[in-house]
Amino acid sequence: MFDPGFLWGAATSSYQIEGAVAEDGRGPSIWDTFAATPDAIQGGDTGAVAADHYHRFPGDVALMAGLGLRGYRFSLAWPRIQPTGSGAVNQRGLDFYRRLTDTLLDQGIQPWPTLYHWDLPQPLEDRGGWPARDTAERFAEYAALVHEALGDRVTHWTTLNEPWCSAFLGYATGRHAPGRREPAAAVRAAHHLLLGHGLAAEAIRGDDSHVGITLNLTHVTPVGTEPADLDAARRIDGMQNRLFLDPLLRGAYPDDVLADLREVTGFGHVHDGDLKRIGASLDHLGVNYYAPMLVGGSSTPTQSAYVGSPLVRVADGGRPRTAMGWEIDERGLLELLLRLKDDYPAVPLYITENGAAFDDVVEHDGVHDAHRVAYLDGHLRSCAQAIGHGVPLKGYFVWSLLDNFEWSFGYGPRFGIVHVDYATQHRTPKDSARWYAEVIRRGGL
Ligand code: IFM
Repeated sequence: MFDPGFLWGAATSSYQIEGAVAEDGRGPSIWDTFAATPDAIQGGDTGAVAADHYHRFPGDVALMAGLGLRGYRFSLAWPRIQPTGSGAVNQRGLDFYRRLTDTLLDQGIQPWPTLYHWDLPQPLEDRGGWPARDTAERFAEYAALVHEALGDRVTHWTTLNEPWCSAFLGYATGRHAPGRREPAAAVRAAHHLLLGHGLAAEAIRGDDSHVGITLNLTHVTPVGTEPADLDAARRIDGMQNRLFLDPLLRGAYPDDVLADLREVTGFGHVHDGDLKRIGASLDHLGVNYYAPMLVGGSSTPTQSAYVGSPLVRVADGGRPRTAMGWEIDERGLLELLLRLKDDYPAVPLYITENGAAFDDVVEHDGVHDAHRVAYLDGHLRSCAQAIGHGVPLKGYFVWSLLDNFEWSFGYGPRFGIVHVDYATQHRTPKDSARWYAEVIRRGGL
């Protein structure tokens, strides 16, 4: 069961909720550029206004306090703090996060900042982006600046959110900013993101600073027992999970994944000493889990985010799906947590994202999102079971506090436990928010 110190929280990210993209000296990010590209985002939506959190954060923190949240996971927009990605700090940008942090602390809510949730300063992309090693070094410099400013009030830091997405959606499929379709560059990006994590962790780790990273992990199973199906599962597990977990927790890339990726690129970009820095101890690991993956072999090559593995197909597990089309399976979360415990050195775990988009209906008396309540309830039951099996799970952040900009899907999908009317910016807690507040109040289900 959940112990009394379990951290009950909710999560958001800067570009998805803040808006105010040209205010107080913020520079452009790759998402501003990408969102301005014709057909990149459904409905032509952009993060220019989003949930206007930049102006409305005091009300949003009051909302969090009303729900009894103990932690709030948010991200800092690098281009607010270093508008060109390097050099002097933009104090006005930093001050926003100081005010946000102080307001959270005043309400007894633990701030859980993530330093990078995909909004790379555009000038760094113009100099090569994550496929260039220099970006990792700039990231460490930025991390040190933020730590210097907020280190007296923040104890738990997350370097990166979901480097898999940054690397493979951003540079291989082009579905995310910066929209490049260069598989070899994506592989370099993955390494430089990990290196950026390692360098940033070195810059900010200290007596009062706990440093972690958040990965989007999944539970992968083969659709059958044919060798091609088993190989597909090995490959997808390799790309989605082990490519990141192994260097971080074991100090080495998995040999089989390197062999798969050699189809795409060499590894001259991995320098001596990089893996030691990437594998220096993690104080916690953030796990984002949404859905399992059922995969099989395929005879038709497809281009996907799983570069180096074209003969793989994603199969239908026949389960109900969310509005994103993602299969709902809380059992996958339990399997994933048990696997982390069994296969890797012990490290405190936090679910830093879990949640679901559904087609919410606003009725005269609120948003009755029973599907979301059921989703969250099921996944929290898996968390409780995992703890019962000895998994060192220390906290859970629902994704998301607010409805927000869902990247290339725009504002269509709604993940919030709080509904946002984008025309008026009015916030309405959904039934799931009230349900979650009660879970927190009782300390469990
Ligand atoms: O909205 C995203 C978030 O930014 C990263 N993790 C997955 C969420 C839902 O797609």
